[in-house]
Amino acid sequence: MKTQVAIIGAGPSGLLLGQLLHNAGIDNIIIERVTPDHVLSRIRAGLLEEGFVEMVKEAGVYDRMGKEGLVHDGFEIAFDGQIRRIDLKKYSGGKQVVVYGQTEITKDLMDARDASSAQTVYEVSDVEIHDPKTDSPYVTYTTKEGNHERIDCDYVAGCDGFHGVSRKTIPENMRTEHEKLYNVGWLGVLSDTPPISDELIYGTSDRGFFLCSMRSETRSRYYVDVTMEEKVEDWSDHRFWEELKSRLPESIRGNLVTGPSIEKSIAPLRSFITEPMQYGHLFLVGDAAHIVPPTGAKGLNLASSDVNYLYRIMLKVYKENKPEAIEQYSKLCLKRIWKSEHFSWWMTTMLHKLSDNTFELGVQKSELDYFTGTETGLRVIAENYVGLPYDEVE
Ligand code: RFL
Ligand code: PHB
Repeated sequence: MKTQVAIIGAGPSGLLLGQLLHNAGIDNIIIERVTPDHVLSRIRAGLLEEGFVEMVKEAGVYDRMGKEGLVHDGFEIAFDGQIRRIDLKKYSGGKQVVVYGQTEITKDLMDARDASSAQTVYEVSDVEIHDPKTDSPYVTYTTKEGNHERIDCDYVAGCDGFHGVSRKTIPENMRTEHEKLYNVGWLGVLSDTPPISDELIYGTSDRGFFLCSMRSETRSRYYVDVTMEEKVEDWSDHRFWEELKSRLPESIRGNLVTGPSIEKSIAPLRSFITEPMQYGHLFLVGDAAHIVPPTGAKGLNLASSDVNYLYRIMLKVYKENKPEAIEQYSKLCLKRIWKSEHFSWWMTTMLHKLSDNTFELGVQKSELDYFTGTETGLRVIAENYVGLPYDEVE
C-alpha cells in the first residue's frame, strides 16, 4: 500500500489527525492494534478545552458534541470544610470548557471516517516503522488474517499511546525521557446517576482526594485516590460510595445519588515527557510522547494541540511545498506541553496528600487558600484550566 501519512493508532489523536488530513485532501491510512469496540470501551477523559472543540469543528465532526456537550463556566475546589468556585469565564477572558466523553468523541470520529473513503485497518500486530530518517519510510504489520503488509509513505504519525511502538522506534541515545511517579492512582466509577452538582468539584479531605465529574445530566463520573497496592476487585460499589461520601464536605454529602457502577477502574498517576518528539519523518503525537496526571484534565487536550501543530505543518508541506516546515514540530509542541505538565503536576501536588509531613500539609492548605481566594490566584488556575493558546505555525 502507498499513502502520504501512515498513522499508527486509532485513539482520539490518530482519528482526529486522520480526519483533518483527509478533509484537506492529504491521503492517510490508520492502523490500530485492537478492535473499534475495544477502543470505545476505554472510559477516560471528559473535559475539553476550547482549542480541542475548535479542532473538532474544523474536522467537521462537531454536530453531536454541539447538541450533547455540556458547556461549563466554572468548577469548584473543596478543602478544609469549605467550597470555593473558580469562575473560569470571568478569570480567563470569557473562555469555557465542554464536558463530553472521550468515548463519544472517538465514536463520532470513527463514524466520520467510516462515512469517508479513508482507510482504517483494525486488529493489526507486529507493527514496525522502518527508515524514519529517510524521505521514504515504511510501516510493516500483520493483519488479523495473518497476512504481512507494507505501507510506503512520506511521513509516519505515531499516535499509538504510551505503550505503543513509535516512541521506542527512536533510538535510546537520541531521546531523553523525563518521568515522575506519584505512587497513587485514581479509582474511577461511572454510574447512571445524576451528578451531585452542575459543575465539577475537585477536593481534598483527611481521607484523601476526590473528584465529582459527569458525562451528562444523568451520568456521573467520580474518582477517589488510592494507594498503588489497591486492586479494583476489592472495591465493591458500596465500599466506593462510602469512601467517596466520607471525603465529601458535609454541606453536599446529602446530595450524592448512588447507584450501580457501569465501569470501575484504577489509573496510576504519572508525569512523563520524551524529547524530542520527532525523529526524521516520524512524529510522536499525544500519549505516545507525554503523560500527565489527570488532575488538570490535560491529557486529551494536549493530544489535540499536538494534532493541531502536525496538521498545520502537513498543510505547509503539501499545500505550500515547504518540506522544511517539519523541523518546528517538536519545539512547538513541547513549549505548550511543559506548561500543561507543570499545571497538572501543580494541581496534583496541591490536591493530593502525597506526604505526612505536617510542614508540607500546612503549605498545601495555605497554597489552596491563596490560589482560590485571590484574583491573581484565580486567574492562574482559570487561564491554565481552560487551556493556553496554540502558537502559530510558520
Ligand atoms: P490513546 O487513547 O492511548 O490511543 C492510542 C491508540 O493506539 C493503539 N495502539 C497501537 N496501534 C497500532 N499498533 C500498535 N503497536 C499500537 N499500540 C497502541 C491503542 O490500541 C490505542 O487505540 O492515545 P491518544 O490517542 O494519544 O489519546 C490520549 C488520551 O487517551 C489521554 O491523554 C486521555 O484519556 C487522558 N485523560 C484525560 N485527558 C483530558 O484531556 N481530560 C480529562 O478529563 C482526562 N481524564 C484521562 C482522564 C486519562 C485517564 N486514564 C485512564 C489514563 C481520566 C483518566 C482516568
Ligand atoms: C473526567 O470526567 O473523567 C475528568 C474530568 C476532569 C479531570 C479528570 C477526569 O481533571
